[in-house]
Amino acid sequence: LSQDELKKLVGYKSVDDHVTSGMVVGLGTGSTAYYAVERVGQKLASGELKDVICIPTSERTREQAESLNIPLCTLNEKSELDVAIDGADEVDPALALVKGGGGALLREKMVEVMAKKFVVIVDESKLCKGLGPGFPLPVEITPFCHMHTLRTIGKLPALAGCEPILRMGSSSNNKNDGDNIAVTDNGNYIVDLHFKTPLADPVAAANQLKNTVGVVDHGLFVGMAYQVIVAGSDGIRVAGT
Ligand code: DER
Repeated sequence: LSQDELKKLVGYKSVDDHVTSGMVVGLGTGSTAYYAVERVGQKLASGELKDVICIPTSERTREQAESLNIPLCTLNEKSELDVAIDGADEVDPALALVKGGGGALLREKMVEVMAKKFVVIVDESKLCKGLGPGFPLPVEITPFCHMHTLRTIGKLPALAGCEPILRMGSSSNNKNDGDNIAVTDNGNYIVDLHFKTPLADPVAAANQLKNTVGVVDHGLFVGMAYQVIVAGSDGIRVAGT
């Protein structure tokens, strides 16, 4: 199976396993979450699902959901969700995640911390032994004096050895394929932290980032995942509950 077929497998399974009529559902962002959104739209159209209202985690997920006639609201209307489904850039053995590759980490985290069950969907390429080297850690920062904030992040003890790079071009990936600074849905910038060795203490890193004035939030989602559904060449398996 191709990587895209694996993404579709876990995207559909996450909805089939966890979304039932009447639920409030958080819709993630990225190429894997894309399939979960597609499946919700399919099952609403077929009548298999009824009375589901969804909260998108980015403008592009909102647009995709609207194109599928999925009823939407925001956290302002509903602050408690039954389930949220989203992808991840890295998953470690303790189910700690790096997210934000798609530039949506702030709205993703705001929505996903409010879900009774945060279900993560990945293909096996996202699994790692330690967070960091496999995927640069995204950090959302305010535009004001952003180079000051970037330098400050680079000096945090728990992030020793990281190389902070300001994300350029599209905010929805870290390819840095443009001359302008990438801007998130929230009007902020993103710094991607490149590591050569795994993060020794993701919790300390998360706390030090969150306590840095100028940092809005970061892509470490620690202790949030209820379950991780992994699609690999040997089929689908579930980690966690
Ligand atoms: O930006 C994000 O947090 C996305 O969920 C990302 O982590 C996963 O995107 P992918 O499913 O396209 O790899």
